[in-house]
Amino acid sequence: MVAANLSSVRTWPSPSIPTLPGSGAALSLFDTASGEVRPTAPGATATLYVCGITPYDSTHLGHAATYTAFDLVQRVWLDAGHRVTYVQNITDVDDPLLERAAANGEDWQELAAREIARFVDDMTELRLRAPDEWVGVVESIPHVVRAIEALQQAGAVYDLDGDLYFDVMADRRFGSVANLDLDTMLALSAARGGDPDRPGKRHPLDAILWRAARPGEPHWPSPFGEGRPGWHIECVAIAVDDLGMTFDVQGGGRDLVFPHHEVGASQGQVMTGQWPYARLYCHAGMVGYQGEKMSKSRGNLVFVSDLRGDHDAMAVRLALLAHHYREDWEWHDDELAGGQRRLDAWRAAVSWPTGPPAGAVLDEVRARLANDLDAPGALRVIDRWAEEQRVRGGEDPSAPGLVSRLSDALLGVAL
Ligand code: 5CA
Ligand code: ZN
Repeated sequence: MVAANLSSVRTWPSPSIPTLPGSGAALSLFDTASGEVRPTAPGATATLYVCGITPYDSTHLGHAATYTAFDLVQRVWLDAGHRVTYVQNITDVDDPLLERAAANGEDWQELAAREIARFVDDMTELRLRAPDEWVGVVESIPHVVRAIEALQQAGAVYDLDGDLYFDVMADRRFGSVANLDLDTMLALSAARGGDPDRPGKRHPLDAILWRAARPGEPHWPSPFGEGRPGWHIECVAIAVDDLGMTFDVQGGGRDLVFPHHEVGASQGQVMTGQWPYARLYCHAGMVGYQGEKMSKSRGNLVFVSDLRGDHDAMAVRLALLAHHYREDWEWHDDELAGGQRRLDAWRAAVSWPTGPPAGAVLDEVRARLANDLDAPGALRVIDRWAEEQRVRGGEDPSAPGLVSRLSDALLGVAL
């Protein structure tokens, strides 16, 4: 079977972002590789790759929290005067998607198309900027093939019973993104889609690049025979094609640090002979529910689409922003009420014709966000202004409009 290209939905409409007086500070972010908060984006155009969904289940709050964090990254960059090029993938063919489709007894392409459509609605409602390039694996197979050929030329590929593997030892810097010991890497590889125990591999952490066709699985022709791409090379091929090497930020949830971003960085570096793959590796904490990480395999998911049914999406967004992106945190059923209370208070405060002066609010929100995205701190700054407005009011006719615009532009919360 040769599967068709299913990515009919290209992207979603980006929210309009108001401009603000003056300009914001340069963004610093915590970099997983160096373990430090470092400045980002030295050039005029800031470049961001964020790992996208595997569309076999709808968007849960963990996805939404991660994408909201990287939405703030872009808003801070834009406010500081950068142009932004944002790329995201869709893992529209991979083991978990095929397994879920088989379990549901449905076509994997139909499953993916349905979940991609739901993701589009969720992203739109949450006012997340759309990627400039939103690329499915299926459509990027020619790039994956070229990437594997470049790795072959670098002598970093071997064949194991028809499957092609990337030799991680071909990159002398392998290990420098996650900085983990071998036992931890082996355990994470086994837990996250790798096959460290497969006999015949040169190194247990070597990662599959091209999986030869198996009965009942979709496959595409290639110079290496019929098959489909491995997971990590998909993101590398898309990122390097759309952003080139040494883009500003590789983003995703912390579950992707190893092996996904570690192996991806090595593949990019070996494939091009350049270093580094990304200037900075930024990871959002894991959102849990009922005592465990929210994950499709555990089934403890809270879906954005379910919450949106009964609540204002801006209350959902405020509930997510109340947690620092880098923390692991747990969703509780009262979070949404907290987001709604805050939204109501802010909306009431900006509905007056005048208010307390808000220039310092803008400065402080900018400063909080520029410092490793302190969104909870930024929310408290606006809370204080809204409380001042409620208790004492103010005379400044430009203040309510300014607070409304800065909430929209910098936090993505439209009042
Ligand atoms: N398609 C791959 C990336 S190439 C993937 O990880 N897909 S995913 O659907 O499982 O996750 C999509 C994004 O949400 C990734 O950036 C992932 O790191 C993040 N994510 C997944 N689960 C959580 C969670 N519980 N909390 C926070 N972020 C999460
Ligand atoms: Zn990825």
